[in-house]
Amino acid sequence: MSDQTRCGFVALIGAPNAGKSTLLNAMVGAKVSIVTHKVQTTRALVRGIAIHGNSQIIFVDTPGIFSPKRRLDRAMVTTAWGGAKDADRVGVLIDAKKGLDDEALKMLESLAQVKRPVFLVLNKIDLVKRDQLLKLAEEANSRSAFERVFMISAETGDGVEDLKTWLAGEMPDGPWLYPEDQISDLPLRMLAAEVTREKLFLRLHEELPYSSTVETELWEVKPDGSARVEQTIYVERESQKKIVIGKGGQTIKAISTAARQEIAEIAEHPVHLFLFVKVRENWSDDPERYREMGLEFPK
Ligand SMILES: Nc1nc2c(ncn2[C@@H]2O[C@H](COP(=O)(O)OP(=O)(O)OP(=O)(O)O)[C@@H](O)[C@H]2O)c(=O)[nH]1
Ligand SMILES: [Mg+2]
Repeated sequence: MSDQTRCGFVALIGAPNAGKSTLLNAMVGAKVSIVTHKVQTTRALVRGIAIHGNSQIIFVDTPGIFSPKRRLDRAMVTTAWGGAKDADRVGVLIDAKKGLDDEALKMLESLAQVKRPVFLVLNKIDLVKRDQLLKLAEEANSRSAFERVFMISAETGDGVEDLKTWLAGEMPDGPWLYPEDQISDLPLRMLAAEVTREKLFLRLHEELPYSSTVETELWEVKPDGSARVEQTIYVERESQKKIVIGKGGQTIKAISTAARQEIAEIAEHPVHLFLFVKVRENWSDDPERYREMGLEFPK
């Protein structure tokens, strides 16, 4: 093997819930991007860094692509396409169980705007039969020109290593952009806000996950090595605040406990987590909230 290092960006795009964040985490070997069974979990670009041989591969997780309605939706979808346009390679994920539904077809149609080499990833192959997969690959191939097709399960890891090996060989020559031990570009306080948002998504239902956002306001390291972390959960209405708090504070307590454990693991020191719920009627029209999320504010 030569000493020449390689480094490049690989954007993962696809409909909501296709498994982009799961794949990014599998590639990095650690949880960098939050994952839930709900659609539209990821809201901004999340970079996860993997190393394979002499190659540093910077995976860019993107929000799912769908027909946007609200301002936040628009910001997410624009961000996703933006992430793809800047990458050396673009991986399009399709949920093999869902196949080419309307959402996937629309996304494939818009793919022409990405002037980058694109590879196809049929994900969730643990859920479908082989002959169904081959048919799906054929159908997808007839709609768009893919460099390669991979069939993987981001969840079980099946096929993930093959994809990584191929990508490592495709990265352009160049110096590594991140230190060898860095796995994400998200600052700890942002990662911590994402963890809490994940727990919110897992615990709350209907429109609530989509009507809320989380920000870390304070991260204060104490002399004993622990940290006091304060976060605000923004919701749109007083009635939503009540649901987030729950009867006798049960819901917020459960969210807080789950989030605290995970944040402490990531930070590698004990964390005292304080969650505050604030009603901010039009937070999704407030440019400041978008800045905090790392999103462009759509006019
Ligand atoms: N069975 C199975 N489930 C998977 C696989 N990959 C992802 N999932 C599940 O699919 C759901 C969505 O995964 P995510 O990684 O959050 O999907 P995403 O594409 O990032 O979704 P958005 O951020 O909403 O766009 C989660 O419940 C995952 O556990 C897979 O290979 N097999
Ligand atoms: Mg995601």
